[in-house]
Amino acid sequence: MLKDDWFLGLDLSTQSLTAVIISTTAGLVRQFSINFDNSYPGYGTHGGVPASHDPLRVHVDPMMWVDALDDMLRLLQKEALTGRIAAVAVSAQQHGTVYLNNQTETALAGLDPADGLSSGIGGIFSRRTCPIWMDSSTGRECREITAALGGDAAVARLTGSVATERFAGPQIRKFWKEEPEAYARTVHIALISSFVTTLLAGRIAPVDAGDGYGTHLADIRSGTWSQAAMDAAAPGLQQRLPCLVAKDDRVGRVSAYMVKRFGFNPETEVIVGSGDNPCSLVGLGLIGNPNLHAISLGTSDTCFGYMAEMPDGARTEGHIFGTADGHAMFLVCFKNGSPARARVKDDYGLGWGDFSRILMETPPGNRGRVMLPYFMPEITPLVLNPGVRRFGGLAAADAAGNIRAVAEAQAMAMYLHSAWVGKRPDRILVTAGGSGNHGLLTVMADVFRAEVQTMEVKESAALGAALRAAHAWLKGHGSAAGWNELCNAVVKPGADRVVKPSADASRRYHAPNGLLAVYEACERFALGAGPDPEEKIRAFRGAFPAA
Ligand code: XUL
Repeated sequence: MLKDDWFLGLDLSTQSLTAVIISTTAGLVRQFSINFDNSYPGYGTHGGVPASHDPLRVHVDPMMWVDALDDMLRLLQKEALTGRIAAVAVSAQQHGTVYLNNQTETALAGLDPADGLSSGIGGIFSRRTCPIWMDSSTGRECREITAALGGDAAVARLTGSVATERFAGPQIRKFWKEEPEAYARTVHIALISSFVTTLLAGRIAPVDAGDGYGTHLADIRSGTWSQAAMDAAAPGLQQRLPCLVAKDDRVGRVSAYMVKRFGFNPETEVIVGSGDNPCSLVGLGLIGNPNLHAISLGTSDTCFGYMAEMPDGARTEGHIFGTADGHAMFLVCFKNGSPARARVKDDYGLGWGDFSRILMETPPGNRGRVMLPYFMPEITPLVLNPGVRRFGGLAAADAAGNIRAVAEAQAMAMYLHSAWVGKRPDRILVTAGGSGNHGLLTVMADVFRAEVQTMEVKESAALGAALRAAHAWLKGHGSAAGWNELCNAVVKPGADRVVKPSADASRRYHAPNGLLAVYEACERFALGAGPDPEEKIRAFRGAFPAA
């Protein structure tokens, strides 16, 4: 039987900082969000990132995140919530790295509760900006790491993914090569999740396998940093990285500064942080359940699920990360997620309601017209020269055609690029901002031929962080609860009905001459790996003259 303790999950995503407070008996207590663009115009961000003349380079000033943490904790204090929190855990956008100098621990210990967090820690960074997950500028470093570790298959087997531009290892290597003096001044390299956890605990915090496996620096089978992988990235890495912990654990209590400035109880515990996708896995109740998959429609679109066993075999796509219970999850990530949807919607001066309505009114299959929505460089498939491509006579001026095309393209890309995972589930949980859009859910259901279900709390990463805080705290206080028991008490389906696939619409995608075959041909053509898709488009129109 669970007692009424309160737990805080903080999710620092690309565009906002979200706080979710849960009670193990009553479920969701409160939630708050701070949007970076609106709240911190001085950082000049759009969608959480500053404009850059180089589309491959995406760096963020970490002081914006520090300001947001200070403001969020003050808000929670004003609402008289901080004093009730038994434990807190952080979720954060994955892969980004924060570079800290030898002043860090002294600065954290010397923070004055009369002042904001940012006033005391401005001097702790050995690099002013942090490369985040949207950065694709490390192609050369990926090739160097791949060569040093013996090829794509060897890198994927050791670290869980083929060398990937946004991961910490290639990013650190580029920093070491380009700014060796600043690298020499760096005594600690945090992931964003361990950086925020460090601020809460007032000391250097570890990182978990959920985030730690997204670095190319860990051996996913032993659960430890890999010497070979670290050597392939940069010298002297071992002493600069956080401790890597296999699963949920406690870091310690919140710092004295947190108690005095924000009114936390001195007993409040800080739990090791993790990436937003591993936290979402928890926040959707999928820990231990390989039979349901999840789709997150956020800044990035991701498709992920729990794996009962660590997969073997050579792969060139997708990633393996650790989970809060010490097992594994798969993930496929797309960079042109909500920014691409928003761009198409805005280009035609429409709202999200129009976007959904158009998807409900237009024919599945879009009469054989396809868009490749590479507004930005894409992660899956790897596209470093962005640019939108249209096929089958899709006119740029056709609002409805383009809205259907962007939604279908994203759903089909997810379907095709997650094929390596194997068995498809018959139900998918959809989370994050886009999960409120009924038209999008309908397209997902039809393309995946699966029922689609939304959740009560769309901020599943922050909810998952709160659940991880609860799980680790209860275990440490002699009242361990299973993941199932905890999730049953807190994770609830959304009020909307489950969206079922339509047999007719699904056929238009899955038939031998269906739109999936067209889309695949368009993608191969755009990547220089296949012929003009015109013939496939004609075959689709022949098979579905009315579509
Ligand atoms: C996952 C990834 C993104 C970020 C966004 O590999 O890069 O989903 O975690 O927050």
